[in-house]
Amino acid sequence: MKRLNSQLQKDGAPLELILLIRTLLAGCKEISFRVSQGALAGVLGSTLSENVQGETQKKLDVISNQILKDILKESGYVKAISSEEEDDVVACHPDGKYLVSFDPLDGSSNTEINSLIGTIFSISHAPQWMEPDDPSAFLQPGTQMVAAGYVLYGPSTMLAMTTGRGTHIYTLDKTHGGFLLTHPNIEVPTETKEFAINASNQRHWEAPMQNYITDLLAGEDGPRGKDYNMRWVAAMVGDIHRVLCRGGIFMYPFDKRNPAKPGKLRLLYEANPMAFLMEQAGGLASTGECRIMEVMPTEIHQRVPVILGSKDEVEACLSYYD
Ligand code: AFP
Repeated sequence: MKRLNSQLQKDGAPLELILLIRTLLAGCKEISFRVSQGALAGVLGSTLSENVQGETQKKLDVISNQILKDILKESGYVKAISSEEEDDVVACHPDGKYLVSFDPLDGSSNTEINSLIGTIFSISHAPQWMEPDDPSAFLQPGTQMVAAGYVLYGPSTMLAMTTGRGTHIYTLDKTHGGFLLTHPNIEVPTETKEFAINASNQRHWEAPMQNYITDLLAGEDGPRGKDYNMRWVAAMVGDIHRVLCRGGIFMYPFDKRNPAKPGKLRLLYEANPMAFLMEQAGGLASTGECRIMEVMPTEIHQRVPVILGSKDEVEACLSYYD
């Protein structure tokens, strides 16, 4: 089975990017180990602190953030980091060529129930002019990413990644510690009968999403003419992994509750990397108004509505917005 290194070389990734990805993944392997130790290592449960988004941090949020921050800062490849768990941009090496954004532990509320969690990341070039502590360099559209992916800490530890030449999925071989290519060139089926949305928020959605979901629920007798099934992992990594593997549509739509939070998911740490993976696998990723990867961020912790997955189903959903 092909190793990560060979696939990255085949996809034309420059050496320094390969070394950065390997460094980042060394951190993820450490997280994978800590997660697997669970209660035995005392890593479950909450801290007394909140992150910049006002969310109570889990111990594993803090541990994972620290692991990735330390390893990336030491590497010399990175000029600055932005993390869901950091208030501000973290300055790294002045000569670092790359910027890294990450959600160190997505779905951390699942830690207590031993369910799916993961790390989501994206990498882009650091402009030469930027000072390492300048947040403005992170305010580029997702089209500027050079790599993105996630590591899913599930029954197997799996990596989904793209450098812009297709989306590949690797499985961590814990006997020798390497990621091996198990699912090359993922192609998301264009059609699906499966959707993922937190339906408890229905009363807060706008009319197009209300109408779309009503039509899905109407099943075979409704306008869509087929019975749908619903899934919700409450960790975007888990839901997106399922969609990459067997198709589907995942939505965290515009929410009328708070104009400052038009969606729950963060553009830099969740929406953009997943959009890149999805598009490279033949799927679509939209806010309902435009392609996610074309959104120009106005601040690093910005949230956006997210609709992504199987091409035909996303297009059907977007037709309700026209
Ligand atoms: P946490 O990492 O704070 O648990 O949030 C995970 C997440 O941002 C995303 O991964 C999920 O899709 C979404 O929240 C689940 O949210 P709800 O189930 O609470 O609506």
